[in-house]
Amino acid sequence: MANTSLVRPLFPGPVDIVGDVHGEFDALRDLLRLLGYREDGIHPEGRRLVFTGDLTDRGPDNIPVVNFVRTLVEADPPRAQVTLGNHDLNLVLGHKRAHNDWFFRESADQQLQVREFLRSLPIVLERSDLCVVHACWDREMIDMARSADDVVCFYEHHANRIRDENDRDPQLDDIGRRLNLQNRNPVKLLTSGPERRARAAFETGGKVRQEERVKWWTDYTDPVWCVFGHYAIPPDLQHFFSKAICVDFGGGYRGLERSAPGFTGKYTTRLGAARFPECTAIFEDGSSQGFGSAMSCRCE
Ligand SMILES: [Mn+2]
Repeated sequence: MANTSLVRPLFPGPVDIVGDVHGEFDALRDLLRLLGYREDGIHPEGRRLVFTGDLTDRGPDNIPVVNFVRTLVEADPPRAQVTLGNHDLNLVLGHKRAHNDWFFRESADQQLQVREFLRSLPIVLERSDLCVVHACWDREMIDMARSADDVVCFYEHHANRIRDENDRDPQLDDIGRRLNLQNRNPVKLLTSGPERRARAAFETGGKVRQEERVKWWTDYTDPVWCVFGHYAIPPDLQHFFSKAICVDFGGGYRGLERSAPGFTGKYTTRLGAARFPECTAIFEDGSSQGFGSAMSCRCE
């Protein structure tokens, strides 16, 4: 019987964990070629692909990326695994957001196909030496997700519970209510990370925000490798010394680079993958960087 839990076993053996693709199919193909994968997603040395989620939005090729990854995931035996990202979750829940209007212009049948696939994805993949999640590692929330198998029901259950709790607390302001909905719902926390009250309101993406993201990985001390995406951190700003590695190197923002005046065709953002057990990050332009103790790497 297929394992349908939201927390599933990660592939054993050597894996290449690819960060948020965001519809950038050309960059993905360049990266997979560099990693030695054939067009059908098979690696001659038996390596396998894992994606941290956020397959779509921002880039030009959303449906081609989803269809390609879906073919690999549904192959027998599977050639890829994917953890659900917050952009993927928005499509599953039918939430309209900046950058996902493309989805709502697709035919009803195409929308259903994409939704069905994304709804079938786990939130966490784990094995003894290595774990993958889109945005945040949190043991308590992950344990809550183990017994759930439908992300929509699980999300709604907790969203309703938190709304009830919020309503019973007359002291709570709007920021506190929103923070509870973000931080106490396992689906929200694991797919888009913890937030806290900002010292002062600030503007990002054209919106005024009063909650800011918490850089949880700077306090990560677990001995198990945790690979995540979501945060669009360029390689030179990464904490490559920690056991928490962000493989979203900002490649989802190359649409912005393309449309900037004076764009030369050379991107500064990167699509990348973390190779295990090698502990090397490979980027779609052919560059690479060792991480962790790539000086004395101890991944199994
Ligand atoms: Mn994300």
